[in-house]
Amino acid sequence: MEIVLVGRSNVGKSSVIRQLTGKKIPIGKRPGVTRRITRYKVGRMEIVDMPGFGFMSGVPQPLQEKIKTEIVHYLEKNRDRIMFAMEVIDARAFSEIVERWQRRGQIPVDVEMFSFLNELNLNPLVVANKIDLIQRGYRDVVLDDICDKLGLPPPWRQWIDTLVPVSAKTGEGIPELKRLIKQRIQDLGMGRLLGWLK
Ligand SMILES: Nc1nc2c(ncn2[C@@H]2O[C@H](COP(=O)(O)OP(=O)(O)O)[C@@H](O)[C@H]2O)c(=O)[nH]1
Ligand SMILES: [Mg+2]
Repeated sequence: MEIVLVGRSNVGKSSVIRQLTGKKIPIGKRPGVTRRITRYKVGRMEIVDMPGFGFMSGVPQPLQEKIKTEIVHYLEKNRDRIMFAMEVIDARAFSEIVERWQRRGQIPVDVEMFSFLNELNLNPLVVANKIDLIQRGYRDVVLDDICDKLGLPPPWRQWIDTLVPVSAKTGEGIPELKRLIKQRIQDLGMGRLLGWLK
């Protein structure tokens, strides 16, 4: 059984996995082109890191489409063993990126992916990472806006089982993220797989 992580390049997927597992996972810029699906064994289950989707400088559009298709195929093909999905976003950059796509009349890939994860009943948990980069007094506004763009009516506090603000840099919000992961796995009756999550 596995948890799948999706998200754009550089949003902090590897950093989040490092926080959750304590494993020394390579972090930082790597060319999206060579990225493959990476599996991390944790106890008797696995965390699966998908290639980053969406625009990356230097990566041609057809390849970006190919990555998205590869992720979608993976999720469909392996649906039975995926317990749930986590979509990691960069909390600070998210709204601007989504608006840029909307202005071009396109469906933002992050929003599209969130809908797709819901269609597959993958009960997606949105990890709003890099929250340390947003001033405290401004976080509620940003999180409300993220919810709105994902089609979840604000205020974001209504969605605390779906959206969790974290910083994989400072560790803020990580205990709450762990709690939500435990809850999802327990709700599936698979609590026995949770030994690794301290
Ligand atoms: N300020 C801040 N930087 C972060 C955070 N999480 C990751 N980063 C940085 O963002 C960059 C990309 O992180 P990485 O985990 O490799 O992203 P990935 O491409 O999604 O796997 C690295 O320079 C990280 O140090 C965070 O919560 N806050
Ligand atoms: Mg990574």
